Amino acid sequence: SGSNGQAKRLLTAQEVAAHSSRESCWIIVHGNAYDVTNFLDGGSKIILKYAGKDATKEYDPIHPPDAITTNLKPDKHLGPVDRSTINQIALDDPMSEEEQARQARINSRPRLSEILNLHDFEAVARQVMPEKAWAYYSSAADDEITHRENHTAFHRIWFRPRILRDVTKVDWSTRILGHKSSMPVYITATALGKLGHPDGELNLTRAAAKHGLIQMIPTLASCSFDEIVNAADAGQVLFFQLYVNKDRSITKRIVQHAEGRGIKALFITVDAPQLGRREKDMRQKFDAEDPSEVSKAGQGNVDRSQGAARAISSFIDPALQWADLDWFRSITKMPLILKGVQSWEDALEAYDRGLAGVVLSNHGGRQLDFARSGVEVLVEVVSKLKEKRGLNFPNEKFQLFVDGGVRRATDVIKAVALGATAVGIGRPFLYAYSSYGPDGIDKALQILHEEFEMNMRLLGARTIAEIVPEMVDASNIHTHVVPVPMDNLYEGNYERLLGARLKEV
Ligand code: 173
Repeated sequence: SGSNGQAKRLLTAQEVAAHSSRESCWIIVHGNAYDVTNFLDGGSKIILKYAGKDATKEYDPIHPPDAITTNLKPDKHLGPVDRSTINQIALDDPMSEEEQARQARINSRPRLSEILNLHDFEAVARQVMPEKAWAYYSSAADDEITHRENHTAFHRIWFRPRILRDVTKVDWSTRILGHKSSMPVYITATALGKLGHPDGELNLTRAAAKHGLIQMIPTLASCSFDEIVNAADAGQVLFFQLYVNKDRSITKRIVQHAEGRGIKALFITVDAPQLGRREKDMRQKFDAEDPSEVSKAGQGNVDRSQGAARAISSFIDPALQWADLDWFRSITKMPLILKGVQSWEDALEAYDRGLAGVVLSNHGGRQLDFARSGVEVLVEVVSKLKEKRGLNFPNEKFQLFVDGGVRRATDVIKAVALGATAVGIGRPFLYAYSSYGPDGIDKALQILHEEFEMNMRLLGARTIAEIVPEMVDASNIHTHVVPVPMDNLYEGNYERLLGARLKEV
């Protein structure tokens, strides 16, 4: 029966398929049919693409499971569809050549034992992930200069190891905002976790439990917030990343619900008043679009050409400002951290306003291109907050975090030496579970643990506290060496200049 209480006979997928137009648009999600004709006028014209079809695969990554039932009037819930008829249609729908090729690549993945570092997961992911999912996860803003710089910046920091210390035992566990963590790393928030694997963010929650890590739950997770919290072990520490809604009553409800469910810290994203242009992602959406469907759909108020991320991010409030922070303090007791601070001036302001910390981040290079790397900003923040407020780092009262470009324990150790409490890792964990499921993320964390053990020994640091600023040379950090991407306009548009050539023989 549907949620309007009337008993309903099972529909068949063929009956649903008859409603595939603007005038009557039905879709199937998780075995139930819905009449979404009215949604089409709300700008959700993308739905037309799935009119009359099973849209579960497309629906799942970008909607929490209850989105359709809460947003659609009960009389539009058409009830369950006979599964065998859905399966029959799926069988009749032959796998595209492209998808067959991808399945073949999945079958020839390297064994997990051959995966040696976090970069390897990225290399596998780009070959085995569905093209759209890869484009979304891997894309970054504009020319992707900041995206590349995030990792490159770590190459400008070198070690000054100490020798002849007894390093038989090394311990890289630490505390983040007062909570135990098995390493100075947390799993940072990334949207749309189900694009890479049907369990989405739950892969991260389970791995965090197993390895003693803290996960930051994203506002725009594919799983619902409660599903993620429910999947956590008793006592497992979770943080929450917040996009602030134009409608503050919604934000208030989300924040207080998070606090009620035991979330330990609120990371307010401040670097995305508007979503950056991720052109790799945008081109994908163009390519994937069936032009006839688009013209049928007409002009919507959500510009599909900007990609799925932009379409679902229109609720984010570009009016968010410093004065709003008092309001946050009035609605929650959770410690507040600003995620996406990019200058010492703003870090100082956050400190003066009593925040618990800041994440020095440029959103994985996905927002303002030519924003500096978090680890570079860390160096100036540490120096200026010492100069202006006499602060030393790491600091219990005001904690500095960095994310972006972290691929090795040595990257983490560099940030810790420079004063960070911990660093966030995002994409590498997505790539790990997108390539190998739960075993992949498990392996990624094992690799990090092994890298910590060896590198702390080689550095002569037995504990996190022994990783001191004197152990790194970051004197070159502000020298911006900008790699020009080889894979875009530059290479394609300009002919290579050639020297004098011999006549053809
Ligand atoms: O980086 C992102 O892709 C991101 O933060 C986001 C924001 C809104 C919707 C989807 C993703």
